Amino acid sequence: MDEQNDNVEQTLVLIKPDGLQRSLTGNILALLSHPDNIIVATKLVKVNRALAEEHYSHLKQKPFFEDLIKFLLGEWHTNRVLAIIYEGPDIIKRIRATGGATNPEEAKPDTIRGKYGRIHSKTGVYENVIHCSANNEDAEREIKLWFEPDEVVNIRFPVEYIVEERTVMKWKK
Ligand code: IDP
Ligand code: MG
Repeated sequence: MDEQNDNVEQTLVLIKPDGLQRSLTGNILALLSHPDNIIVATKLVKVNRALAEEHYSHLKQKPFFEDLIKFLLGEWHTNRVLAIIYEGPDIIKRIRATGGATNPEEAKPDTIRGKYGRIHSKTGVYENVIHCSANNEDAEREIKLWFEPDEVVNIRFPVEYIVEERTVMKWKK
């Protein structure tokens, strides 16, 4: 890089149920791999309806909304999503570019969606193997939806400390 780029951001990537079921995880991670793309959080999530609906709340009015939720819930694949936060200069825009266009038929062949995406024949839902945040506002909202601050190695948003009593699951001694 000629000049130092100070616009360091974080973005949320989800490897969707189709990507996991079709064993595309390694291929997708390889395409996202770059010294400027730093993984700062990751976890495998068993998605529930509330999380799926919140994630796609901006699409509630779309005719494909219910099928999209079923897709994320693993109706046709597996009930798992791999959630990752990447950090780096201009990472939101750069990972969107690597991900490719929303419609896999329109995505360029060297993008993740262009390589691996397809269209679900029964519903027309775009099975485009990854989600990636579209802009700063979405990235912040989505990172806070999928991760708690203590799951992130490098915390970039303000946090607060709350004392609460709750039952947690532990390994039995
Ligand atoms: P994005 O994932 O590229 O940001 P959004 O418009 O946020 O695109 O849509 C979220 C997801 O909904 C897409 O990734 C895709 O799986 C699905 N989707 C979006 N538009 C359509 C459509 O017109 N038909 C079917 N599925 C769609
Ligand atoms: Mg989007």
